[in-house]
Amino acid sequence: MTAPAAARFDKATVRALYDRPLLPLLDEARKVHLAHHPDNEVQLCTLLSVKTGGCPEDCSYCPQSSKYDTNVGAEKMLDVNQVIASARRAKELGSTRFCMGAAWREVKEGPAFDRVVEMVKGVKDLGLEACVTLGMVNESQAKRLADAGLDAYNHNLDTSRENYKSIIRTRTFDDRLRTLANVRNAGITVCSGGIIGMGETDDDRCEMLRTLANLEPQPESVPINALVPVEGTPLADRPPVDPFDLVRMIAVARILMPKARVRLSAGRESMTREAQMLCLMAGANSIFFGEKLLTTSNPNESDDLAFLRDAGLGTMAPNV
Ligand code: SAM
Ligand code: DTB
Ligand code: SF4
Repeated sequence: MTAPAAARFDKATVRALYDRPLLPLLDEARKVHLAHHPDNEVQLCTLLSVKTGGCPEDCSYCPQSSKYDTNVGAEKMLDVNQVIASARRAKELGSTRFCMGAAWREVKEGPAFDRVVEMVKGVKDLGLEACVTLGMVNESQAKRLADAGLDAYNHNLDTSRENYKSIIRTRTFDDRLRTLANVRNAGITVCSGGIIGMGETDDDRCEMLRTLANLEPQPESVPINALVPVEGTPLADRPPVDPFDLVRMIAVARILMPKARVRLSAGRESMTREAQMLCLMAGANSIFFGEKLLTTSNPNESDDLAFLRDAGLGTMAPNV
C-alpha cells in the first residue's frame, strides 16, 4: 500500500493568504485568474428545483427542511416535460449549464430517481451541461447518472469540519466527502463549495476552502454562497454578509483552485452591482442566472445581462 499523498495546503498557509490585505489579495487572485481564464467569460447557470421541500435533513440554513416552519412546503416532483421546457427557456436566455435540485437526504433507487435520469438525458439532448444536486449518492447511482450523460454533481461542504455539527446534525462532514468520492469515481465532475454568513469563524472559512483545495483532483466548480436568511430557519436572524468578506472568499478560492470555475452563488440579490463586480474581479467566473434560485429569488435576467454588458464581460458560448 502506498502512503496517502501529503495535503497540498496546510492550515497556516491558507490562513495567511486569507489574512492578506484585500487589495494585494485581489491583485494576486486577478493574476491567477487571467493566467488560467484569459477569456474573461462568465458562465450562466440556471437552477431548477425539481423536488421542493419536505426534506428530512436539518440544515440550519435551508428553507426546504421539514424540521422548520418556513413558507416552503413539500411539493410533488416535476414532470420530465416541465423540466425540459425550463431548460429550453434557460438555453434561449443564454445559460449553458442547467442544475436540477431535489430536497432529498439521499438518492433512493425507484421511479423518482428514474425520472431524474430521464431529466438528465433530456437536458443533455438540448446541448446544455447538466448538473444535479440530490443529496448523498452511492457509486452505482452516480454511475447511472454518468451513463445518462451527467456532467457535474453539486454537493457542498458548506462549512469546516469543525463547524459542521453546529449547522447540520442529521449527517456528517465525512458523509459529504464520501459522496464527493463516489461522484468522482463515477467520472462525473465535482461541484462543491459552501456558504458564508452562518456565524462561522474566519478559520472555518479557511478550513472549508482548504479541504476543497486538497481534494485530488480539485473540484471543477466551486460555488460560494452568501447566506440568504429565511424566516423560520434557525439562521433567519443572521446579519447580512459584508460583501468584502465574499470578495475575500472568492479571491482565496481562486488562488487555491486556479482552474476551477468559481461561482458567485446565492445572495446576489442583496448585493450592489459594484460588489458583484469586485467578486468577478476576484476570480468568480460563473453566476446563477434566472429569477429564482431553488426557492428564493435571484436578480432578473435582463438586469443581469445589462450588468455583464456594462461590466464589459462576455458570457460563455454554448458548447455545440
Ligand atoms: N439536498 C441537496 C443537498 O443538500 O446536497 C441539494 C440541495 S441544497 C438546497 C444545495 C445547497 O444550497 C446547500 O448545500 C447549500 O449550500 C445551499 N443553500 C441552501 N439554502 C441556502 C440559503 N438559505 N442560503 C445560501 N445557500 C443555501
Ligand atoms: C449552490 O451552491 N447554491 C445553489 C446550488 N448550489 C444548488 C442553491 C442555493 C439555494 C439558495 C436558497 C434557495 O433558493 O432555496
Ligand atoms: Fe435538505 Fe439539501 Fe436543504 Fe439540507 S440543504 S435540508 S439536504 S434540501
